[in-house]
This record gives sequence, structure tokens and C-alpha cells, in this order.
Amino acid sequence: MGRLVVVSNRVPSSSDRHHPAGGLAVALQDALRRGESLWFGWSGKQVAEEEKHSRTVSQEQVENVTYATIDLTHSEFDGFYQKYSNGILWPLCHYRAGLMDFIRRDREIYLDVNKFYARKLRDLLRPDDIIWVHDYHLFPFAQALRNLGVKNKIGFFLHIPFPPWSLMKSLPSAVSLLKNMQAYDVIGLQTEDDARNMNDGFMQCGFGPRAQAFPIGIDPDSFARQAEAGEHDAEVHRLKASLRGRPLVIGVDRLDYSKGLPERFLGYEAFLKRFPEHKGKVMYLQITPVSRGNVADYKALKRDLDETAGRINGMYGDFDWTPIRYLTQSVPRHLLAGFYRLADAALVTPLRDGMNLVAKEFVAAQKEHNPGSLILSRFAGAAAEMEDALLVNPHDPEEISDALHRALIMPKAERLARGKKLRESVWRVTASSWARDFLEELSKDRPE
Ligand code: GDG
Repeated sequence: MGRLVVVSNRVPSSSDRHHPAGGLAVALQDALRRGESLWFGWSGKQVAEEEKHSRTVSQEQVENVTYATIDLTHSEFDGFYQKYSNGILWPLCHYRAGLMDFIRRDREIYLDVNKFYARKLRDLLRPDDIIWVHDYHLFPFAQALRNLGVKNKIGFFLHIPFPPWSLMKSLPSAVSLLKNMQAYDVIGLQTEDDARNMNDGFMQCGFGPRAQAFPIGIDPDSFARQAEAGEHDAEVHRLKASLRGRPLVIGVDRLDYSKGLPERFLGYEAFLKRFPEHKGKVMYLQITPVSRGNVADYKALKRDLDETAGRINGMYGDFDWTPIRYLTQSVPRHLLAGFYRLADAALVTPLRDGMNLVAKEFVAAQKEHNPGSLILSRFAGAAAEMEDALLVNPHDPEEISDALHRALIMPKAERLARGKKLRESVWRVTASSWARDFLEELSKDRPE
């Protein structure tokens, strides 16, 4: 059997290779362990332009996985990663065409980096390797490999949403982006809606391939174990003591405009206004580690959130009660699991999200006999599988506030019934079943 070759822009750093703590490394854990495998991508390092032609792939083997990484120059990092991937494709795929900052030069750098990665990977490939490419940084990667004569099977998975073609085509060269995707043998998206949107694009452009839905999951057993262990953790105890018996509402999101954080804060404000009986009696902890902090839209979002949290705390707080405990630092994963378990409700209200793993982690972390309630945006991919959450439209603060009130007063029987269904969904589609299903599809024989 050939190796599994994973290609993603970011590759787990050396310190994460022995014990993956989250992200794609956890999702792919089982698939990578099955045999010899290779993980290729960016090292996370930037080098000066003078070093552009002397860069080499560095390799480290950890158990059966070889990690092969390459540096980017400053201008590649800027054009390929910050500008085109995160400044154009990310907002557009999250239905925010207005945030796109299109400059043709960045698109050229994006294509060049894809070609550069392809040349570097080709030298490492064996004829029977199966290649699995991840995410929007690498849409044209298979075509770049095919142009170099690579005949291996190549699959692609998009972790973020794919909008309707009528919106997607506002991307200059959108047709060529889709055209290049014909080089993949299998194309996977998070939901049926995303797959339908992409297939509609293929159809309208007269291209042959078909995208399919492969919703991603977590490793619920291991997350549940971490959450249980968290109950004995000193820091989880400290959080519990600080609640003094009051219910805890939790939110955990990278600081990103797709996550609907300003809207969520306004929803919480509406909750305090419309249901004043909860004032002073509920604790809302929002954990929001800063991400992409040097991109202008993210800086502006952070200023907005800092301001809104400060305003709400000033206006509704009391000398012994803070309405929102708002942290912009990252919290270690085992603590996060313990915090989820302690929470009575979670607010997961993205404006758009490919899947949203926080929703699934929260459910896995709950006490089976006394679960907390999940308030979930209809526009998270997870909503398609988690209909027993309290589904909300995150654009309507009053809808968020009603759901929060309902979550906090929900009779135990209803919480148990919803919790049971939600658990079933989180245990039905897991990280390992996701990878297995995708790779099974990719291994099938196909006509040339
Ligand atoms: C993309 C898609 C799709 C968050 N804060 C902390 C922390 N986290 C962890 C969460 C969760 C992960 O980060 C976030 O995953 P999400 O799925 O919620 O969102 P994205 O990062 O946007 O991921 C998304 C995903 O890819 C997978 O396909 O679901 O739709 O946008 O695991 O727990 N972890 C720690 N400290 C924090 O402060 N340790």
C-alpha cells in the first residue's frame, strides 16, 4: 500500500508532533498512524528574498510520519498567505465579498507558491502515494502537480464554506479556480449545501468533477476523557469557586469576523435588558485568542470587541459582578475541556462556519446525566447534524437572547433529551470516520 501524503499550508510544529493538541493533526491522527506517511507544507518560517533560490525542504521523522517543510519569503508570506488566502479567499468563502481586497499581483504570488510547493513535493513522491490536500490556500495545487507529470491520486478537502456560485464568481478568475479543481480525483466539502454550491459552479462552467460532503468530526472519546480529568484540575476548581453556584455560559472562538462575536455580545446585552432577572446571576466567559492579528480587518474587529465588552461591562456590571469575562489569550486544551464541562450553556454563533468544532467539543465534554445546552448558529456547518441544539440566527440579538434565557431555564428532561441526540451526532461522525470515509473514496478505482 502506498503512503498517505498530507499537504496543508501549516504543518504541526516540532513540539506538537509527538502529542498533537488540536486542529488537523488530531483529525488525521488515525489515518496517519495506519502506515508510512508524509506531511508536507510551510515551516511557519519566513526568509529574506535573497534566500529564495537556496531554500531546501527540511525533514523530520516522528514514528511513521515524515514531516517535510519549506520556508516562505517575506513577500510570499504576504501575497500568498496574508493577502490572497486570508484577505480574499477567506472573506469570500464566508460570504463577505465586501471585505475582499483584490490585487492581481497577490493572485500571481498565490499561484506561484502553489507551483513552488508542487515542485518541492514532487521530488519526494513515490508512484503509489495517495495525496490529500487541505484547504483554500491550495485550491490549484493538484493542477500544479499534474503540470509536472504527477499521476498519483489526489484528493482535496475544503475546511471552510463554499458560497453559491453567483457570489463566488465575484472573485476575479473564479472560473480558472474551478477549472484547476478538475485535477482532483475527489473533492470534499463540509456540508451538502457547500457541495451543492460548488457543483452548481462546475455545472455552470461546463466542468466535469463533482464535490461531495464529508463533514468533519472530533475524537469525542478522548475529548470526553480530557473533560472528565479536568474536573480535578486546580484551575477548573478556581473557575468553579468563582461562580459561587451561578450558571456559567461559555464561548470559545478564534478572534475572527466569521465567528459573529460583536453580534453575540449584542445578543448577550439584549439578554440582560430583556431578562433582568439574570443580572448578577449568570457568568459569561468568552475565550477569544487573537488570530491573524496583523491583518487590518482583524485589528478593527479586536478594537470593536474590546470596546463593546467594555461598554457592556461598564453599563450592566456591578461592583461585585462582571457581565462578560473576556479573554483574548489562548487557554490550554485540557483546561478548555474542563471549562466546557462546567458550563451550563455554550454560545456558538458564527455568521458562517465550515463546520465549527467547538460545538462538537462542548457536547463531548458534557456530563451525560446533566448536560449543558448548546446554542448554535444555523449558519455553522455543524447545524446540519446538530438540529437538537437551540438553533439561532446570529444576526438577531433578540433571538440569541431568547435562546440563552431558554437554555438557562430549560427543564432537565428537555436538556437530557436534546443532550442525548447531540451526543449521538458527535459520536456518529468522528475525526477518524471522516478521514476513513474520505480516503476510502479516494482509493476507489476511477476511469482515466
Ligand atoms: C476551520 C473552519 C472547521 C479555540 N480557542 C482555543 C482553542 N481553540 C480550538 C477549539 C477548536 C479549534 O480551536 C477551532 O476550531 P473551529 O472548527 O471552531 O474553527 P476554525 O479554527 O475556524 O477551523 C471550521 C475547522 O476548520 C475544521 O475543519 O470546523 O469551520 O473555520 O478545536 O477548541 N484551543 C485551545 N485554546 C484556546 O484558547 N487550546
